[in-house]
Amino acid sequence: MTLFRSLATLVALSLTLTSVSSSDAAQKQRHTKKKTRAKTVVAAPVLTYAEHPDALRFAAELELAAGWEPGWAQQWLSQAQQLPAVVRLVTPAPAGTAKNWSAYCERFVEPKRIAAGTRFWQDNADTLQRAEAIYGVPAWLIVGIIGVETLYGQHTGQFRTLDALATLSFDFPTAHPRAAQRAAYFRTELEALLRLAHNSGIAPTEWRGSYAGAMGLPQFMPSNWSKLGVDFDEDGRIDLLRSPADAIGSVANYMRAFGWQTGLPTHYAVELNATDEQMSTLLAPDILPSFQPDDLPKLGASPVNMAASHAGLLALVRLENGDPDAGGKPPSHVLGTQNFYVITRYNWSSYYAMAVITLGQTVQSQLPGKSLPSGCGIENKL
Ligand SMILES: [Ca+2]
Repeated sequence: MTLFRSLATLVALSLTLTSVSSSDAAQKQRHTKKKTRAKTVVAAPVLTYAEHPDALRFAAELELAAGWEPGWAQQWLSQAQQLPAVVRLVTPAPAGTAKNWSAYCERFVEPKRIAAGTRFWQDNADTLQRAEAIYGVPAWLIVGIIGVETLYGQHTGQFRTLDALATLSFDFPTAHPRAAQRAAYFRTELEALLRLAHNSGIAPTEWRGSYAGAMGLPQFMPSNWSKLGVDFDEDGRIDLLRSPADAIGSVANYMRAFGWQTGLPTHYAVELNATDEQMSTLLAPDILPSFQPDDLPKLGASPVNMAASHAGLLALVRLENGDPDAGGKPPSHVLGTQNFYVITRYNWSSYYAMAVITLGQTVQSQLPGKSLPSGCGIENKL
């Protein structure tokens, strides 16, 4: 990790704290005349980017490119704090941990989130219908995404986005295999945040979100906020933190922008009878749809219940269920369509996409008059 050069706003600070002083505790102390003991706590130094050479250069270049008053970006970046927790959170986990679809899915498709999703759907039924009509993106998909991302706005993240993005831009952990590219990506997001703040008049220090800089009910990165965000309640501004309507319209717009095809299913069940060699061929393109449906049976993968009219390429998607050698189950497979792939443009993971689909459709199955497959099982519901 690149160590910080700029010195702290606060250097090791000594604080003298007295013990708890609730009224009950205070009274007891008076009665017993017991002496309060002092504790000394040493706070960790807070490091800012006020004197970080890369940050200063970044700010100066941005001010010039954007035509801002000199010093504007620098002034805000000087207040950005390095967050060690963010560095820890983006450091890759040790290799060798088997993924587990059932465990992943059950974190999201559970009673509390399904109930919150049902309320969200009912509270926003008209808006969801309007988004479906305008963008051709089904309500269940929007409800699935906002539910998996933030539990319908309950967990939008408490990190100051300016701090998170400055840390990821200038102190991305070098242990990451693509550290340079990731740091470059986060600099474009830091720039987008500063542009959002400059344009909206909301100070850069006011924005909050995840450790990776994602904000609001749909967890949009700053660049997507300006490129794909929609003022769907037409109040004159895009507010993805407080306006469910803006969040709904923005998620639908995002999906359409990445190629969502109205009416196309996300995936089909598959009957597998492939040799090891065929399996390697089938899995090589990962989740990118690459196979003509007619060619799949020749590779030992036959679609089940696929519409005869289905047009478009398919991908064999594998979801691990733990390590079969350590008590896990064999992997699950589906054939993903272009629409499955589109969901992974929101978050690059087939586990994520399948959890979004499962949550959205399970919530839909709770609504009056709807009966859809629900639950985390894959093979038995298609
Ligand atoms: Ca709005």
